[in-house]
Amino acid sequence: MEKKWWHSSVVYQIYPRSFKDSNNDGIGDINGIIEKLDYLKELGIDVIWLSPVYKSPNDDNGYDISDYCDIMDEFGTMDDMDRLLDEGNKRGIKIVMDLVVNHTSDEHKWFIEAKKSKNNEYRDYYIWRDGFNDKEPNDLDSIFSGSAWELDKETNQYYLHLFSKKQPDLNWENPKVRTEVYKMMNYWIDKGIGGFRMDVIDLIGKLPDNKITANGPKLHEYIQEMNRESLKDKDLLTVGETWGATPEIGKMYSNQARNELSMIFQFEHIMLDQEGEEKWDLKPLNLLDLKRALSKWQTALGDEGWNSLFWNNHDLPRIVSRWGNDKEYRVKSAKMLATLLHGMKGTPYIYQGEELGMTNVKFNSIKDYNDIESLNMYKERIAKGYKHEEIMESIYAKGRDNARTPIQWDDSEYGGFSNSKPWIDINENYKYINAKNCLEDKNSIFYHYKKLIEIRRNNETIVYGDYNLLCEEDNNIFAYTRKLNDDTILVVCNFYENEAKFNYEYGFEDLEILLSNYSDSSTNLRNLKLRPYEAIMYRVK
Ligand code: TEU
Ligand code: CA
Repeated sequence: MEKKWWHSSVVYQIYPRSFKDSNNDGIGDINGIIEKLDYLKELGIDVIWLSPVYKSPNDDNGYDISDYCDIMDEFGTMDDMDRLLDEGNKRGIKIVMDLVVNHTSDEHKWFIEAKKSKNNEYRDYYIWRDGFNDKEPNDLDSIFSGSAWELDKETNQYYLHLFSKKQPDLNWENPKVRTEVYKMMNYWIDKGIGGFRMDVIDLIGKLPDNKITANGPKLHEYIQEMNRESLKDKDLLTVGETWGATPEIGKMYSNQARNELSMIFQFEHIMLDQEGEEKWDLKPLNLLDLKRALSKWQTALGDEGWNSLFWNNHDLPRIVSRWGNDKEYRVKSAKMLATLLHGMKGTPYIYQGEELGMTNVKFNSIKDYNDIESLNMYKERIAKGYKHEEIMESIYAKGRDNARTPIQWDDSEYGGFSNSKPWIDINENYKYINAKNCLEDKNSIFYHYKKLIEIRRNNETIVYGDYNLLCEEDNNIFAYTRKLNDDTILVVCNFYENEAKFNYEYGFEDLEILLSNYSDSSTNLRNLKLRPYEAIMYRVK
């Protein structure tokens, strides 16, 4: 495996709407990001994954794009974007753009044309079907509830939308569509971006007639073509969002010899606390399942692929609320989860606010929620007879707005995010959970992340070392080693708030603590008792 710059990088995801508002209209923007680049430099990250900033009617907060080569007015201008790239470069921070090409907005000029008539030259940019007995062509569901087919009354055909009906799916079988996408990618590559995060990329090879959506037969052919036409020799970080990937599929994407992508986001661990197909049907996490899922990916890719490491993104609940303890052990458990993940092999991703230990939010009324996925699900489940309270429990646990409340910069009104009321309410715990407090406290979660990033930067073992899970069947402790040549790093984490014994006796005699979330952790593994959420990273000497 050839070494790459992104093997040793740490990525920070920015959801621009909620990051920092520079002009006090209540909406985060590009100039707000520029203001905070020094903060990110202090944290030590090398790459920003920027959620979409393109022109969009915001049905799905920018994931419905109406012009790929222009910037959303609320976020700023192309000049601001160029400045962000520049200012990032000056600080050694690359910008990875979100590439959303499974679908466009229905307000994209291609779709406006395509709708006009069955023989419009853009008709085949999208996926159209006749109805079946005056109904939808088949029973494919949209990921955002309801049918995936919407009738266009003018032309009396249905178009496919795997997400909202304002997000019609592009027809990747049409070579013109593919050429347009590669051209657009090259426009951004020429601007000097660091790469792409590819939204639901596993859906582009679909066969909607056979109801195959993810991992369709032509998927990898298209990605290889994309690589030839745009990515090749550009030394970019490319990461595909692939909900249905197995390690075998992961290797197809990320094996360097196949010329596809740098890595993928796999979601196996993310789906462990749900019952069945729907994330809304909650079940508690079993630690053994988590160990199995993460460890499988750690070892299975070997030299034929590369992992990404993440707990959070703009679609997921806050990890400290989800699998940590956001009450009495918020700081300890956030650091434990960070240590557990950042000790692993792969490229780590930090989602904005994670480094502050930001938590999930509970708004009083469904009206306070903004996310189309939650709102559609609410309507659908009410219609099916679910109780309001029960639905709200699901939204509290898994709703995407948990991750989308404004970043809590300080304890002033609106948390220093803006001087006016933000587009979505701020979490009221901003009074004590905020960046200002974190930066003033050497023991904060922020500095713990900073230290983890430094450790990665200074230790090839963290980047390339082999992973080996210890105490597989232990119900409380998640422990593993990383080994490169004769260097060994040992990570031991108590996943819960009860004390737990580390039952491991293989003579790790001489230990040095690289990092711990307690100031007085032991270097003696014999009868080591871990306190609530204690997490220690050792170097074995
Ligand atoms: O997400 C893909 C996706 O499938 C999610 O909607 C996911 O199922 C759900 O949110 C789980 O919590 C990507 C983007 O990350 C998301 O923000 C977009 O809404 C979606 O694609 C459509 O572009
Ligand atoms: Ca603004």
